[in-house]
Amino acid sequence: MALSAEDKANVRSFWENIRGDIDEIGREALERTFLTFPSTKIYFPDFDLSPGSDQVRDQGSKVIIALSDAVDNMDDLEDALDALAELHAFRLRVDPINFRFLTHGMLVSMSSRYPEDFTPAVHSSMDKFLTSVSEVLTSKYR
Ligand code: HNI
Repeated sequence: MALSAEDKANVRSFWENIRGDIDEIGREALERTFLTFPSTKIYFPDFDLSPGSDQVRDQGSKVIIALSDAVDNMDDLEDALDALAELHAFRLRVDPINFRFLTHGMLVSMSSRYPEDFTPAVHSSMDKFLTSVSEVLTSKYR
């Protein structure tokens, strides 16, 4: 999915909120995803997935840090996400549908934590950005 210059600008400026909120927004996004789409939990058999779990918070931070790196490399997502694409396709084998579920959890968390800044235009650009990241992370499946 191609991101326009306007999409990139929207994502960059909204992301300033996220950089100051790495642990908590990642935790909330995962918590929403696991609660709303319980089938996503099958990839974390050894994790404590209960609300408030340290493992969920740590996993959430890892995801947000990786996304922050992607925001800094929006012109070359393939390169920036190459190692993570290998990991998710060949080692973790996450079914691609789960990326839609996580994207949904992220968007809802963003809108509820930053309602003023999460305008319809930012929503649209952020959805395109997260969809682009998901496309790269699932591009090595076949
Ligand atoms: Ni994902 C590990 C980033 C979507 C299941 N994932 C990671 C790590 C990062 C990461 C970073 C840590 C890698 C490392 O330690 O080297 N994951 C991302 C990003 C997205 C994503 C940026 C999409 C936006 N991952 C998903 C989805 C699932 C998923 C949709 C399944 C529902 N990820 C995992 C699992 C691990 C993982 C499982 C390994 C966890 C562990 O520590 O055992």
